Amino acid sequence: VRLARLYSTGTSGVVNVMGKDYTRDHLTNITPTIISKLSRKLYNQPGHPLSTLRALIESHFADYAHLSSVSPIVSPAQNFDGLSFPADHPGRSPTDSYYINKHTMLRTHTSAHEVEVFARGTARYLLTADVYRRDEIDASHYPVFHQMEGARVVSADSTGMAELTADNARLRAELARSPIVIDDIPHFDARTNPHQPEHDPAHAVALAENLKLSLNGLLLKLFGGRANLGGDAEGGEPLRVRWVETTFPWTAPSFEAEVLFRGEWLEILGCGVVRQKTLENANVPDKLAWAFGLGLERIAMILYSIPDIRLFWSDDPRFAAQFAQGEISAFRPYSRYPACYKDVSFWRPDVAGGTRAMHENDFCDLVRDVAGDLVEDVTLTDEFEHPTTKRQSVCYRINYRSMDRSLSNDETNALHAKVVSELKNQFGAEIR
Ligand code: FA5
Ligand code: MG
Repeated sequence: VRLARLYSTGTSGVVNVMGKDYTRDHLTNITPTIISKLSRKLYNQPGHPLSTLRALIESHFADYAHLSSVSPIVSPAQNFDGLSFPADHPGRSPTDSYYINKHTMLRTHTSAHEVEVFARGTARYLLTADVYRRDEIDASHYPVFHQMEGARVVSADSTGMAELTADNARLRAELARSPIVIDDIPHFDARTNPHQPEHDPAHAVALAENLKLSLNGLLLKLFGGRANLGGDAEGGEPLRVRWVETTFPWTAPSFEAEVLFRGEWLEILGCGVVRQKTLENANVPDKLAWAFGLGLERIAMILYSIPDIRLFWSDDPRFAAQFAQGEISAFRPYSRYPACYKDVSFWRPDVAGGTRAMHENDFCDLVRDVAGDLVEDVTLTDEFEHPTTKRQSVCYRINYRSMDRSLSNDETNALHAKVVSELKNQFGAEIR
């Protein structure tokens, strides 16, 4: 009943988020589960792995301003427009992002605050925050995760160049003395990863090099000498970092850093040289800057051997008791409880006032609202289109499993029945 009321009003009424009422409209898709996460601030809980990791990164960038506790509620202008996202960028879609209404959303990345922090004249900062994305359900995806943004601003003249050049020489010497193995790529590539037309190529190189060297230093601090990286128990394998080209609407050139972990390349962060347009939006057109955004859970799962992203949100004392602030230790799993698979097949309904077909993320949010962290996995097991009516049928398999205890048959049956009834109530879905 509670869920039905929250959803069924659809495009009318208000939704209360962090103590404030917002008028609903056709974009409103924030859910009770998400609203309940908004004030958790895991990165502030003493002893929590995310808090220790944040402090470790802050200690590496000691002379940077350390910002946090910035509200997750932003405007699409902050999250997208100020960063030159094109009007048709998929990230803007309500299937991918949580909207409170068309004027207000939950940030999807910490870059949403770049323009305002640059505008304050802050030359170096780290900003730690919770970010929100509508996504699939599995061991490495959760609709809330944490990012740390870092940025450095210098003046666009010989003083700024001298600062970068000196710093690059220092960082190069430091890294040369370490065992880290770095697969680097060019600081820019005219064809595939160009520097900005406004930039002198020498500036572009100095900035991109400073960015990558600063991050190589951080990755060495985080992962250097950790035994679990190469699958070599003695820690004899050197840390391997790989740089790859990518694109972001507000940086050029742009890069991602990957770390080799148990034989696989894992993406840890995205970064780039900030576009002059972004610095103009912040009223600091005579500056140059680089910025990065890293995922705290990705790094913490490696450092602490945490196998499932839900564990970060666990209230189970067996989780918290394992960790002390400032110490990195391997997570000791408590026993696994049995999985329980249940299927649901239905004709895919139209949603949002008939404006679009139900998206998988709509279904996942509904399942999260009913089952919370008792859902481990949702997979699409079958899909077909009726040859004459053109209606689409989908079948999802839900794996119900608790991190902390065995679920009874009655309990999973009741959860699943609730998912099915909410599918009918909220979306008018016809069950097959
Ligand atoms: C961004 O969010 C950009 N804002 C990063 C950036 C900042 C680029 C500044 C340029 C300048 P991306 O979506 O790739 O990029 O996410 C950055 C990092 O967040 C990823 O490398 C990953 O470590 C983490 N991340 C992304 N999606 C998830 C997820 N679903 N779960 C856990 N971590 C994630
Ligand atoms: Mg990425």
